[in-house]
Amino acid sequence: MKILILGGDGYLGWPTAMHLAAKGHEVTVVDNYMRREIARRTRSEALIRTPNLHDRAELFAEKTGKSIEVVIGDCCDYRLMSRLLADKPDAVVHYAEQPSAPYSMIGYDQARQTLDNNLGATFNLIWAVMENAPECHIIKLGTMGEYGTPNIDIEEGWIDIEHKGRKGRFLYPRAAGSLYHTTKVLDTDLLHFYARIHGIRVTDLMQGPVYGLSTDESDLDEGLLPNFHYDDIFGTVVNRFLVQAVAGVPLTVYGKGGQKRGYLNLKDTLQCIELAAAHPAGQGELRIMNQLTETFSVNQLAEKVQAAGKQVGLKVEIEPIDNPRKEAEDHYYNVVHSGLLELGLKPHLMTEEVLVQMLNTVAQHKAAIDEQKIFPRVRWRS
Ligand code: USQ
Repeated sequence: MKILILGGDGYLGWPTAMHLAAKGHEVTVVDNYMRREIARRTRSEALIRTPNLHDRAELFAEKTGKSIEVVIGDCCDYRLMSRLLADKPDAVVHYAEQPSAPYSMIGYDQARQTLDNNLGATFNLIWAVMENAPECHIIKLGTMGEYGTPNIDIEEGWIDIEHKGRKGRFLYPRAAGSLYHTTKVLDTDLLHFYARIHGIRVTDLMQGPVYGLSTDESDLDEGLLPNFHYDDIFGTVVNRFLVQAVAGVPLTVYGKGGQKRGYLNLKDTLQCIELAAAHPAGQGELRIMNQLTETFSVNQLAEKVQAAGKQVGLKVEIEPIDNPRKEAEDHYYNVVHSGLLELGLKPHLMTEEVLVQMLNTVAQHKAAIDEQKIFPRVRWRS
């Protein structure tokens, strides 16, 4: 397949590009380096230095003989998007969003940037598809955070409601906890509208926090590793805890630590995208799948990292701190996630062995850990 990846420099975009290219697909990545720029400005650079996209693509070609085409540009530029879609890719994987909840909550400028970028890129993609490649399958990264933490089971995107004796099927109610997560809700609404009215084909993957840095391709050379963040802006909780364990900093459980989320290994993100691409949504369909493999509370995660640390001789302490976010800290969480399993997903679970392996990789970069990047600097203001 001919596959275009928007946001190809990101934590997920780059490993996805390598994975699909290794499988023989014709891959083009697009990125404007917005995350690198925000990381520089907020002092949130990744733990391991990552070469720029052209250098990474060259290294990947050296190691595998496979090529990845690189385009540096902004998905909010409609002429660029139109030109890329005129090449008629079979699928577009859309990661080109400002992905940090804390960044989106710093203040007006950061909220505006998140809103403009995320909705602007999605809107341009939709129009570029409609005008140039109406058959193209849009694979959009949504987030489990769109649903929030309702007191009922979370269905896979849709819910059947019976009201005053009549029945209907609706998008599952959404209640996001940050402006970033809210932009993803709005993206879903845009995609739903254009699928209904103009017949675009869309898969919206509601993904939980991802962890890991090892994939078949990134293991070939350190220069191919994804951007591994442990800062409070871009670092997701598991990756942060692993770095804290290595640095000897007590694990920063926010508040009561009863916050439950659905997690998945980076390797499974790659599988999910590949499965979605191989089984496209129908014309006019907005297909939603919940992309996670197991559910933990923050306290459970901290205990798992503590136990794995013990295996490698680390004394890991857990020290709950005041929660900088406004979120439920003790709540019901039961998520249906059968769609991707039915397509063939074989989960890589968060075993002690997996955590130990990650601790060992992080330990090789211990000298680069900057403790000032660890503690939360952004508070959700009431
Ligand atoms: N948390 C801690 N301690 C920390 C960091 C986080 O207790 O040091 C808690 C948070 O308060 C939250 C949970 O861990 O309850 C998850 O936080 P996170 O920072 O790993 O995830 P989040 O900000 O929700 O965002 C991440 C990605 C985002 C993706 C989302 C999936 O950055 O792009 O959409 O995970 S989800 O969380 O399911 O919405």
